[in-house]
Amino acid sequence: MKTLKIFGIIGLVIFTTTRLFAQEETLKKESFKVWGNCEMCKATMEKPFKKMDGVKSAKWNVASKKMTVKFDASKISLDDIKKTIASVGYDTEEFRAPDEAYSKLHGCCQYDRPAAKAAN
Ligand SMILES: [Cu+2]
Repeated sequence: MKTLKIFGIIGLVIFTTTRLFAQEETLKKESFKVWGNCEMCKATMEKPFKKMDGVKSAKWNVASKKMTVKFDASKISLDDIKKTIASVGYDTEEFRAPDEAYSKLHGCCQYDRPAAKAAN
């Protein structure tokens, strides 16, 4: 009877901890390179995420050119985040901004683009 009680407690502990982990797992933090030049680029590429459901924060570092995002993976994917950045004119390794979006950027923001992939 006593061992049954102990097993019951162990079971409860395992149950609650796995539930806690499951909740944390959907919140992800990722860093990746985004091509850009300056503070104005930073404002432009961070803007779409200010009020986006599922994205907790998006910060681009001008010096390292790294974007760090915290997001809920159950609501938005990393690819969708990168596509959003491309849609406002900024290239990532995976998604190239449309030329039209790039040409709309302010003159000083027209960064040197990475070479286009042969396939596209
Ligand atoms: Cu700029």
